[in-house]
Amino acid sequence: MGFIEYKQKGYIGIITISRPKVLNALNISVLNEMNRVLEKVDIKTTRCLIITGAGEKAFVAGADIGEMVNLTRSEGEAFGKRGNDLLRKIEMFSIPVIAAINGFALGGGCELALSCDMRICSDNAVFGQPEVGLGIMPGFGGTQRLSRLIGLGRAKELIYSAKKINAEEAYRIGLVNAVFPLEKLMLEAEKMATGIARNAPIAVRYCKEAINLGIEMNIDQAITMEETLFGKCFETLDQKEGMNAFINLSRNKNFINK
Ligand code: CO8
Repeated sequence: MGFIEYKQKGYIGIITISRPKVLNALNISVLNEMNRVLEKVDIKTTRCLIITGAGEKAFVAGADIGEMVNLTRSEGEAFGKRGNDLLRKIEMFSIPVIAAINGFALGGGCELALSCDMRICSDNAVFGQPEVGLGIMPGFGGTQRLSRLIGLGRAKELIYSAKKINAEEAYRIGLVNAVFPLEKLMLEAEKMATGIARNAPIAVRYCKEAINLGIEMNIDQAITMEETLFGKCFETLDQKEGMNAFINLSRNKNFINK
């Protein structure tokens, strides 16, 4: 792989986008490689993914402007689709995905982060959707996911103004879950991933599925879908073991207390 590094650490898979000379900008090769890496992730042995950028300056500074400058209408649409397909794959990926945002997350970089389940960032992170300044619009799902995450008014302000915001502001408006010093970011991302990996993996996967599908449904359909997945949990060994372990522990505690 040229631009994507993949590292397995126990149950955690770490994907690093590595084009540091152009601040990890997303060109077609990066999108294709990332797609191939995701296809190879084995969810039997991987319970959480972390996506980050190489270097200390950028997560991803956007789609590659050099690669987009001469696109025709149909090529632009095809490039948007390539990005959208990948980001949708991340969003619906069966295990949770954490974006560890280590610097600039602009345009397609911010949109990539939005497709992840959770976002944490370093204190030097900068966010924005600067596309309208370049004569285009957010085309990797930004017009859709940003408003769903931070609300219409704030999303519209960020997108129409093309302004950049810092980590503190991103935290204040709910764009990121937490901010850490840059040197601690990956440690904290791994801590968060480990906390997730410690839980019953099938239950976690069903939770992701229920949340992602349910948000697009009306509440009656959504709770019915939740009931189905809830029922399926009772077919798993984790449910039998998890609940029996709790019951046995409680019995022992009662015995000791007596
Ligand atoms: N694409 C290509 N190259 C880039 C990009 C990018 N998005 N961002 C930075 N680079 C390159 C620079 O050209 C520069 O290269 P070189 O050294 O050869 O001149 C190198 O990275 C370092 O960048 P700077 O020297 O500019 O670093 P600064 O610290 O001065 O500035 C910034 C950092 C503020 C991040 C600045 O580089 C910048 O503004 N970059 C562009 C940010 C941007 O506008 N991003 C949005 C791009 S559009 C987009 O993402 C659309 C997504 C949807 C696509 C839909 C398709 C249809």
